[in-house]
Amino acid sequence: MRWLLSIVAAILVSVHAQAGSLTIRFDAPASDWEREALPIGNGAMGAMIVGGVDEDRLQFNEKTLWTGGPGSRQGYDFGWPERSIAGNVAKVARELDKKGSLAPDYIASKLGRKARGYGDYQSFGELVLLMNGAGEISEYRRELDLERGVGRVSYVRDGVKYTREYFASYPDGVIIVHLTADQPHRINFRARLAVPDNRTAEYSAHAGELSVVGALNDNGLKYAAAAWVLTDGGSRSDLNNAQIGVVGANSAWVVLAAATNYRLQYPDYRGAEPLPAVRQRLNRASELSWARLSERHIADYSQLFGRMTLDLRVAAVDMPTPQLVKQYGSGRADYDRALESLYFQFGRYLLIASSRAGSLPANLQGVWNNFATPPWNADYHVNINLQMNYWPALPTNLAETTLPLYDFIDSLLEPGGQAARRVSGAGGWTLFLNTNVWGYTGLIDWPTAFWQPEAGAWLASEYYEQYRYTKDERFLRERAWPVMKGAAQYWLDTLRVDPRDGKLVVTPSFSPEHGQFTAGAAMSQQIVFELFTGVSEVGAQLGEQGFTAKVQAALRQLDPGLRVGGWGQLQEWKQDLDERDNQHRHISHLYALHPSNQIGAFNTPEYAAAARQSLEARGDGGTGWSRAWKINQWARLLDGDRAHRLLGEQLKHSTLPNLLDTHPPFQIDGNFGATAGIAEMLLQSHAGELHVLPALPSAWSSGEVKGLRARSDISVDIRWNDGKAQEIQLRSGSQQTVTIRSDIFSRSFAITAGEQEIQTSGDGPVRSFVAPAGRVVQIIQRP
Ligand code: FUC
Repeated sequence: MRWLLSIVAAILVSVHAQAGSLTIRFDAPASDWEREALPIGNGAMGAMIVGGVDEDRLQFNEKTLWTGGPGSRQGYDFGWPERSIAGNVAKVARELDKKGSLAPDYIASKLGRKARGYGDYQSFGELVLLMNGAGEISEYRRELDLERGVGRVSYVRDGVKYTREYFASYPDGVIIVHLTADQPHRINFRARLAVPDNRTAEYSAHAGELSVVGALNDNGLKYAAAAWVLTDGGSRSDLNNAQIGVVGANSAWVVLAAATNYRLQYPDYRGAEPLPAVRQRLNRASELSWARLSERHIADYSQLFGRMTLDLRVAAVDMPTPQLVKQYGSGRADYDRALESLYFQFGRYLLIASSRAGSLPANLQGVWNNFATPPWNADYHVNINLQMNYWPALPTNLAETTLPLYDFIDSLLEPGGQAARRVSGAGGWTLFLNTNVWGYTGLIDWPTAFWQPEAGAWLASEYYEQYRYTKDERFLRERAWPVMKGAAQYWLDTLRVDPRDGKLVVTPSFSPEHGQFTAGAAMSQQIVFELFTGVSEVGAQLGEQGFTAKVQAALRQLDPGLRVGGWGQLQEWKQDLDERDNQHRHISHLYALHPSNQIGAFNTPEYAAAARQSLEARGDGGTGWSRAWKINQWARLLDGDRAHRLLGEQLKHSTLPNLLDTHPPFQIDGNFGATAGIAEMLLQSHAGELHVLPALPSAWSSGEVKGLRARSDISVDIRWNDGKAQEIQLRSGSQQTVTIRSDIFSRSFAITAGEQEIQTSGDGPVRSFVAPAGRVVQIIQRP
C-alpha cells in the first residue's frame, strides 16, 4: 500500500512538473551568461546555472564582495567635499533665482566631484565541474522551477540519464549542486573552484573540501569560498591542482559557501574573518542529508513564493522559454498569457532569491554579476532603480524581502549626515544619485545625474509605505520615525523661499536625467511633499508634537509640484518648459501618480488627465525600467489595455531569453517594476479604498489571483469572468472599516463572513463594511 501511494504521488508530481507552467526552460546549455544562464539565490549568495555537459561552470556571487571603499588603492572619501560647499550651493540657488535655469555642465563644474574608490560589485568565482563521460547527448533540458526554487539540468548520455539539481538555501546559507544518474556508480567528475585575477588567491583541496581564500587587490577585503564534495557510493579523493575527484558514485552533492570580512557598519565596513564562518556553515549543512537540505530549502522558499498565485486561464505550455518570448504577440493568446503569468512570478522569484534578511538589498543586478566592472558598478542607484526593486515586495505578499533594504538605509544615516552637512550645511541626512556598500553618500561629476538630494526623502518614505501595508507599529516607531525625521530635517534646513511666489522650493533642482537645472522641479517638490505628509501623519500618531508642527508649517508653504501646462501636460518643471516630442526615459514628474498617490483618477481627475497627456507624449519606449514604470502609471490611470500594451513592450523589447530584464544591458529593476505593475493592474489600495481589478486588460477576460496584499494589512483573492469580478475574498489582520470599489456591487451580490451576513454602506460600485479580524470575508456575485 505504501509503495502504491508513493507511486501515485510520484505520478502526480511528474504530471505537475510536466505541466511546468512556472518553469523557465532551455534545451541547451547557456552559451551567453547574461541572456541564457538561469539565476538561483538565497539573498546573500547568487549563482548562474550554465549547465554545460562536459564542463559545468556555476558562476557565483556573494553580495558583499566589492572593490572600492575604505582602504581602496584609489583613495576613498564617501564622495564628500573636504570643506563645506554649502556656500556654493546657495550661490547657485541665487543665480537660479535670477536666471531661471542653468546648464547641467555649469552646475556640475561648481558642485560636482570626481568619485574616487567608488568600487564595483564583483563576481566571486566559479564552481567548475569537469565531467568524465563520452558519447552523444540526447534529451538535454535545463530548467528553473519557480515553484520550488530549484534549477535542473538533465540529459541522456551513453544510455544513462544524468540529472543535476541546483539550489541556494536561505535556512542553511549554502548553494548546492546534486548530481545523480539513473544507474548506479555512474557519477564521475572532478571539481575545483576558480576566482578572477583581481585578488590574491590560495587554493586548496583537502579531505573533500575545496577552498580558496585571499583578498581583493584594490581594497584588501578578505574573502573565502569553500565547497564540500559529498558522495553516496564510489570514491572521493583530493587531487593535484586543488581539485577533488569523484569516481563511480551513485550520487554526489557539492555544498558551496562564500563570505567576506565585510560588515555593514560605517566607517570601516570590516568585520570577522570569512573562512571560519564559511566552514561553520558547511559543517552544519554536511550534517544533514542531501534530501533534508533540499526539503528545508523548498519549505523555506515556497512558504514565501506560494503565498500568491496568478491564473490567467491558460493551459500549461510546453515550449522552451526563448521561443515563448520570441513568439509573444504573434497571435497565440494562450502562449502570451502563459508568458505573462510566468514573467509575473519570475519577478517574485527574483526578489526572494536576491533579498533576504541578513544581507544587503538587491542591487542593479539583484545578486548576479559576472563582471569585474559591471554596468553602473552594479550599485544602488536611488533616482528610481533601488526603489523600483522593492515595488513588488508589499503588494505581492513578500514583505519580509524588504528587510535588507531598511537595514541598508539605516546604515546610510551616519554617512548621510556628513553628506547633508558638507554639501548643504544642513542637519539630518541625505544622499545623491547613487550609493555603494561603503556608505557613499556624496557627489559624483556626471552633469545630468549627479544632483538628486531628494533621494534621501524618497527612501525614507518607503518606511512609511511598509507600515501602511503591514501596520507594524513597532517598525513605525523604532525604524521608520528616526529615518523619516532625519530626512525631513535635511529638507527643513535646505528648502528656500521662491522669490516668484513665496513658496518653499528645492533649489537647485534637477529632474532626472535631462533638461536644465531650475528651482522647484516637479519631482523634487512631490518627493518632499510625500515625506512631509508622511512625517506629519506619523509624528501625530507617535505624539512627536514639536518636530511635527515644524514640518506641518513647512508643508503648508511647500510648492506641491503639481501644475498643468500649456498643452495639457503635467509640468515637469515649475516653469512650463515641457517639449511635446521629448521621449526621455525618465518620467519623474509622474512620481505623484505612481509610486505616490498625490494624483488619483478619482481624487484629482484634472491632474490625472494631465498625467495621461504627459505619458502619451513620452510614448511607450524607453529602457527596461522605464517601460516597467509606465505599466504602473497606466494602471494608476485605470487604463488596463494601455498598461497591458506596455507589458507587451516590456516582453518584446526589454526581456532576454531567460526572462531577465534588459536596460540594455541586464538590469533587474525592470523585472521588479513590471511584476509590481501587474499587481497594480489587479488591485490598488493607495487611495483609501481597495479597488478591485482597476486596470484589467481586455486580454485577461477570465482569471483568478490569490494572495495579493493591500494597504492596511489586508489579503485579497479575486476571481473574474468576462472582465468582471465574480468573487472577492479578503482577510483583514485587524477589525476595521474597509471600503471596496468593484463592479460586483453594481450587480446582485452576497457578502458574508462564514455563516454571518455582513452589512454594507454606500451605493453603486463603492461599499464600506466592518471586516472582522483574521476572518475571511467573501463577496460573491449572485447567479
Ligand atoms: C539611472 C538611469 C539609467 C540607468 C542607471 C542605472 O541613472 O537613468 O537609465 O538605469 O540609473
